[in-house]
Amino acid sequence: MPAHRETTSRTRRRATGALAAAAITGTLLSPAAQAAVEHAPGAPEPHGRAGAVSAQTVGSSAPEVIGHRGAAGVAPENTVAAFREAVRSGAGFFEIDVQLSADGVPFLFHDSTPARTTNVAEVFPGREDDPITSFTWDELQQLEVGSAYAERYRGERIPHLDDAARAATPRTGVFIEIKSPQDSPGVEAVVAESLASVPEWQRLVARGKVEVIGFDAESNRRFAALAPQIPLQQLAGTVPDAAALEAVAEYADGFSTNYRSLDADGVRRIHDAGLEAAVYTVNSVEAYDQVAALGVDRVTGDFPRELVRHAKGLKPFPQAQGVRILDSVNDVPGPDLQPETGEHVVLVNDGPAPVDVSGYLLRDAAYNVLTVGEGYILEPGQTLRVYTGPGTDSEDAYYNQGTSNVLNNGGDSVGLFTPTGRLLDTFAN
Ligand SMILES: [Ca+2]
Ligand SMILES: [Ca+2]
Ligand SMILES: [Ca+2]
Repeated sequence: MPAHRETTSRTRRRATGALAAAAITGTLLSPAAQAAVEHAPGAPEPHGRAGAVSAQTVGSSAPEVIGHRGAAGVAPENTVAAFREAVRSGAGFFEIDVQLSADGVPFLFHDSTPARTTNVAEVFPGREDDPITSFTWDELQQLEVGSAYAERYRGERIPHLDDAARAATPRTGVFIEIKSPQDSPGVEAVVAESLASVPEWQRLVARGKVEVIGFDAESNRRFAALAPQIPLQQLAGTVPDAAALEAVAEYADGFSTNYRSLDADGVRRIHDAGLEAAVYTVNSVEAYDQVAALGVDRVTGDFPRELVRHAKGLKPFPQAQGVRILDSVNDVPGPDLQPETGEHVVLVNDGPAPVDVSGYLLRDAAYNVLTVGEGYILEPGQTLRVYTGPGTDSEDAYYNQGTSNVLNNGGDSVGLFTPTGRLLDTFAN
């Protein structure tokens, strides 16, 4: 542990929160793990799948798993249903996004508008692209947020901040992201007051099972001043230089970044500043192994159950029956929706028996869905390309005839589900 951590003001004020401080210290990098970082396998292609990193890198120092927006890969994001999935997964925490309604009520919602995840077009036609923070709490309660993910979740409502505390347990706590604080003035004080005064939050805080996270450094500084005993993480898309990390360490305990751009040197800089290293949003076991080898302490992902099982050495997809995702071709030369040869996902049957994949679906991190048409049976060893755009269906290709690009060219993740919603595999690139 770098000696200068002991001199940071953050460390001094943290000394008042003994429980939380112990929780943090216990998860800081051990000397053995530090050595593992020094000797991490070289990654010639940092954005690729970590095929060279074996599962043996996952062991006693396996990074803690946090469910993203609850467990957004398997349930509607930021809903109580997703929080329950995260609790069932055995994750250390689930993550939520908090904003303030027009009348000052803290609610849980990721996007800046209701367009993508709600039935706003039916309930408040014309307000689809209005700021979500322009809705009152009463209006927010009239929105339905389950069916945009899957029909079986129809009826899910936007939760209140305190609903997350009620869903959490002594094992699975809550990461509270203060989302877009410029759109929710005063949100830091509302969250700090809730943690201090609501019994369910007080109990979680006493067990070290509440942490606050955010991208906005000024907002984070405000929150740190209001609630110095609550562990705090600075989020940023890339890892800055040592001096900037030293400044972060004055008010925060951890630094969380996009795993796709992280390397061993970035992890070392974070740890050298006395900060925990965390990453988002890790949606495949291969990516989990990759960041584990880098020495990361915490991993947030949309599929916490599968990451927790993998970290324990269990099969991540116990319901798999041979069919898995072989590849995702997010970007092709030229337009990604060109006829016949546009963006697509490749399935393969690695099992010993034919599998009827009719109606199987692939869901990406933004709720976009590709389906497999009727009559597709994959023989052992056979592949099937599932296209977003237009084309002529054949034995090894099915076209969704879509009109908009679904697979993000900068990297995306997809989950493979049966028609009844059983998760068979995930893939990230
Ligand atoms: Ca978030
Ligand atoms: Ca694309
Ligand atoms: Ca292209």
